[in-house]
Amino acid sequence: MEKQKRVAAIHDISCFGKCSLTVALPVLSAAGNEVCCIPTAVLSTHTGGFSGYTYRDLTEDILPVADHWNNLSIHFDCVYTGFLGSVEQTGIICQVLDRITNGDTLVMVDPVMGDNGSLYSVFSEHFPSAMRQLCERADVIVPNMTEAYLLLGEPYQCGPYTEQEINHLLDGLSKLCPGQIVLTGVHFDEEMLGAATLDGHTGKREIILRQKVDGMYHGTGDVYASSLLAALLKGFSLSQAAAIAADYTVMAIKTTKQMDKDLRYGVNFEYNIPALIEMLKEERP
Ligand code: PXL
Repeated sequence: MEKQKRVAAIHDISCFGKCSLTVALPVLSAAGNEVCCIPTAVLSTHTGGFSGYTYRDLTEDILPVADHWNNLSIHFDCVYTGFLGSVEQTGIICQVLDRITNGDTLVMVDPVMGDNGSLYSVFSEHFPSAMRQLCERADVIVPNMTEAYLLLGEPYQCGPYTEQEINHLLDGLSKLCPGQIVLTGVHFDEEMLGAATLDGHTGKREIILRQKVDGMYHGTGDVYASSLLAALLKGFSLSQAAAIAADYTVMAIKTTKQMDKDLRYGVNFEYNIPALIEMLKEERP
């Protein structure tokens, strides 16, 4: 039997609306990993489209949890961070990494900051530079196009993109994070949508595109990043993992589309978990 991987997932918990920990925990657990978590905040819903949500900040609890784990000498194969509520929290997460990672811990940072060209309204203008510092500590980063421009401090462009522009973004991001980059939201026309990968270890670049499904489905970034990580932890290459994550995310979107639900409620990633598990069983070269 393969050795089970232990992951520390550090995200908020949005109690309704299927994103952050309510996606990362089930997807990574279903893929066979032991998933521990540090909730960074508790919200009644995610912030995308709901008004009046509650927000309990857990900044003060983060380091004590990491200290306790450190005292227990718990080894983590992976640390996976997502939505962080403040500049202060990004600094604290860097301290968490000092306490709970060692040379063989894979650090994946999803620099959740915005979408469609805008920084989420909960963040201050100083947030992108704080997130940049966290990305410098990562082995894998998964920005969308908005986050890529924010990380690079460049004005957002909405696409369709040229291959030259995508390579320019990948080059800039690889200066920040010399490891592995998966840039999502890449499109060269209105038909196909996907990701561009750059593996800093091999220099290999790939583009993974799938037929676009119209509509703004909430939480797909977390479904994509969590399934990408599940595939990387199974030993798939970066581009194979990006393709598995794309297929799984498209399945979840299509299932949701058939159900005709409020798009703020998140995608039906649960229905397609068996399909994800099948993809993760497939032969790796
Ligand atoms: O999925 C990203 C995310 C995570 N957590 C919260 C969010 C969002 C995106 O809007 O609002 C609270």
